[in-house]
Amino acid sequence: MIKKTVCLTVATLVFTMPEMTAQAQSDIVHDAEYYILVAQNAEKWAAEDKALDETLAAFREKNGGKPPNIIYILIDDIGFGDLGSEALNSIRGYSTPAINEFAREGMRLARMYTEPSCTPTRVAFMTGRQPYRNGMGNTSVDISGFGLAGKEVTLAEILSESGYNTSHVGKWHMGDIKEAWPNFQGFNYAAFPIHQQGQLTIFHDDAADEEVSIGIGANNYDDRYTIDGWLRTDASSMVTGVEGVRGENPREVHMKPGERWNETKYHEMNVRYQQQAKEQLRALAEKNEPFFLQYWPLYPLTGPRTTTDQYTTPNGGIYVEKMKLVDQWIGELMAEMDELGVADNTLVIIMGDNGHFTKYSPQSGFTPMIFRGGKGDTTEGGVRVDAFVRWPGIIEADSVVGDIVHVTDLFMTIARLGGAADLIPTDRIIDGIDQTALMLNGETHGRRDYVFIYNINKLEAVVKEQYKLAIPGGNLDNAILADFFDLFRDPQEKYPVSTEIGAWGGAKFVRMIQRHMARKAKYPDEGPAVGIPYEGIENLRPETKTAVEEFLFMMNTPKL
Ligand SMILES: [Ca+2]
Repeated sequence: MIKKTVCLTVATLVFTMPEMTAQAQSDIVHDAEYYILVAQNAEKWAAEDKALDETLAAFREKNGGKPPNIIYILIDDIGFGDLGSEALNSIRGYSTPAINEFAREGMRLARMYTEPSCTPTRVAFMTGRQPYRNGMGNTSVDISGFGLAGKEVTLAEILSESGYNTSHVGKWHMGDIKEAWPNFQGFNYAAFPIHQQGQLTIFHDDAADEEVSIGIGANNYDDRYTIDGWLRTDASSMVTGVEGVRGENPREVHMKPGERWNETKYHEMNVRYQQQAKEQLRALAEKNEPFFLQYWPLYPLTGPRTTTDQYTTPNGGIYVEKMKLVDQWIGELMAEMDELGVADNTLVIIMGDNGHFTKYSPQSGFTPMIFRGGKGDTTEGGVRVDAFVRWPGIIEADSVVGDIVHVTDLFMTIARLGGAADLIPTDRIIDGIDQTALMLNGETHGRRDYVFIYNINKLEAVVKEQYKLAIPGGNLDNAILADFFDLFRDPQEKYPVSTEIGAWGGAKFVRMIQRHMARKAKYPDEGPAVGIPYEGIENLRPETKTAVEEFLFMMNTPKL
């Protein structure tokens, strides 16, 4: 079979980007592809931006001189089609009425791309940068001693510098070192677990009892051959949930020395974050300044069935049961907004962070529906998520847009809406693109037609319009493995059209990759920040201190 006419060798290219200053935020350093679009659309966009600025100024005037509040709700491991649609809910045998109602009140971003897993998507949103640039493309579950560098500039930092009050509640998952934590990354208040659900619902004793995990737990293995007592991760000796305020050391909460972490405590943590999200909303709404509230629930991800006595959906899946709870909780939060009178001056975004955790399909109740693959994959199933935005009177209710959006675009868009765009750093590449025009003017007003999809540090796919070049294993030198897909005709990426598209598009895609790589050569990727795990937590338990000492010893063995 003649595969195609694509040659992906990029190593020898010498390429210089022209300096282009065609638009208002012209000092921001973008990826190469954006300048191709600016070169052709600058005039149209400038005119559109002028009108948008007038709309935003009129809003601020009506809102006591203040920009809108921002609430960002990021739901873990939910694939495309799971939320927001009664018909698709019915296919799965459950319902998410609160989110469906929310979707009707706002705009559906039908082509929202994320990164393929938790950490990279969260980093992309917070920094506007794809995480291969700052060493945060991978996801860690254990004590790891690295995280999001303090020198990265987060959305919370620039919003807070622009006068916003900022709070983060729930999953964070951007490292176990101090500089990576939300209260050192721009949030005035933060309640979050240091790690994620691997520890919180998969590694603990209840999970081991149900064989969700094998080989760990308080009483689930015979240790007669054990020589290395440090091999097994003990969820209970790792730091669990912490709380803190800006610039001050956080404290671990609801965990005593010697206490075992279990599924009941995980449930209590979830309930607590819901309560804290509501408390923060109330506290922030009472203040005079605009606010930025992040609520990133841990549910629906659930390991054992310990805290689920009754199944209340035809689906019967354990994640689905918890998703029903998250939906109810989000409904409560929206009702609280109505009561507080902040619904109309607040932009709310609800979305997933990556595709399904297919390891738990179909037991979880979820399995990829429209796209192929899930969390960790660079097929559409890994990176396409449900996403809804609501801003009554400004964003058209019950609307759908098919324009491409990447999660980094939210960084740029919110920065503009919050009057913080001038604070975006100009010494590094920002992957996000301002999509205010799309949100305010609707369908076909998007400013992105491409996405570079990375698996950790490897470029595994390139999307341009509806065409996708999939590069298995990220092997750019082996063209024979690459395939073109037409995502409109083939959303499952099952039927390559490599010759049909490659004949005219192969060279174009190759040059697109070359420009991207040349840009990376000018602005090289960096590693994450590294440090001492848990440093600065006020009340570390003795078993946690021991776990850190063991970790540091193991890390230091190359130097022995
Ligand atoms: Ca996730």
